[in-house]
Amino acid sequence: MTPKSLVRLLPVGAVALTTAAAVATSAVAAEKWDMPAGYSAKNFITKSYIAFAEAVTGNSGGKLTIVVHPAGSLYKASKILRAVRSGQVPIGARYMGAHSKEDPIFGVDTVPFLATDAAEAWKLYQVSKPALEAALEKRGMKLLFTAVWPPQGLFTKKPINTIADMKGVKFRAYDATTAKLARLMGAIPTKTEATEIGQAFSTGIAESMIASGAIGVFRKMWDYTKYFYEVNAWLPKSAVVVNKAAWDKLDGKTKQVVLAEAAKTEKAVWEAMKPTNDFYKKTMAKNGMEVVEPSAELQSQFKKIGQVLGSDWAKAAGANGQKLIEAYRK
Ligand code: PCA
Repeated sequence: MTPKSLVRLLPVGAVALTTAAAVATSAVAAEKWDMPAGYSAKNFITKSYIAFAEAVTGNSGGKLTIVVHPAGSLYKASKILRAVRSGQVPIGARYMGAHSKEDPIFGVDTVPFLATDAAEAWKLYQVSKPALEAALEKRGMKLLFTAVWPPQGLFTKKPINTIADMKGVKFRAYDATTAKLARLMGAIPTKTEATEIGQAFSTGIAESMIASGAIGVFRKMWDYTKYFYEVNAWLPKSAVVVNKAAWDKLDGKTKQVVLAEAAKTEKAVWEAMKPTNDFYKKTMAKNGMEVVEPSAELQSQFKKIGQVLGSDWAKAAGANGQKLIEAYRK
């Protein structure tokens, strides 16, 4: 108990701070979460993580500080999910399609031509979210929010009029789907994280790739390629996930702050995708690239390859995957 003489000196409400309960709360306080992320700090998706981290830090009353480590600086992109899962880090952000071998649900958004604009991608996300959350939960993780990448297009040095023009072309792939797509085109895939694109293209390991305008701008693809064909093949997601044990350590109020900021950030980054991508496309054009639609023939050949990749996915995902696609198509 605070002596009566002292109570008068304390601001209203401060008395509670001297109780045993308050002492217990302060003992749980002040967590610092390092948050690895794979992509450069400059693109709009990584910026959304930073905004999220700052908002949580500012609004949690000192209980939780989140610090983003972009561009694979704390963990290489490919190691981030495992680091969160094992509790090496409490939180992390990762491009999910790269993990579709572990569980096909992680790559549902990389099925070509299933969802080709923001509205469709959002619908696919909503339909697949319970399964995505369950797959993460099974691995001791919790989904906080996702960010959507702009539609995927084809970067090349020379003009591509039909798929035959891709024969023997070296191709940077970023997951199993893009590697297989390359093989189906007759191209030669090499898997490389986005942070190593410059090296891959300048050493000649890669001379083409499928990716978004976001990657195009921040990797300065005009230094290596001339064309960006707007295939609009799919809009993959990155996800911010938290280790369950780290999550369970937070008090209820802090959890609420994190969830509220996660929801706000998700909405903002999904809404930002289209205008930001328009800006990225303009930037590529300004730097001398030709940002163009693929020929009708090329596009229909891409769609055929897409069907092969789609049926691969459906086979891997089994009955639950089929149901999910049906629900999405309704
Ligand atoms: N770029 C990522 C995945 C999605 C995207 O647009 C990449 O190229 O690694």
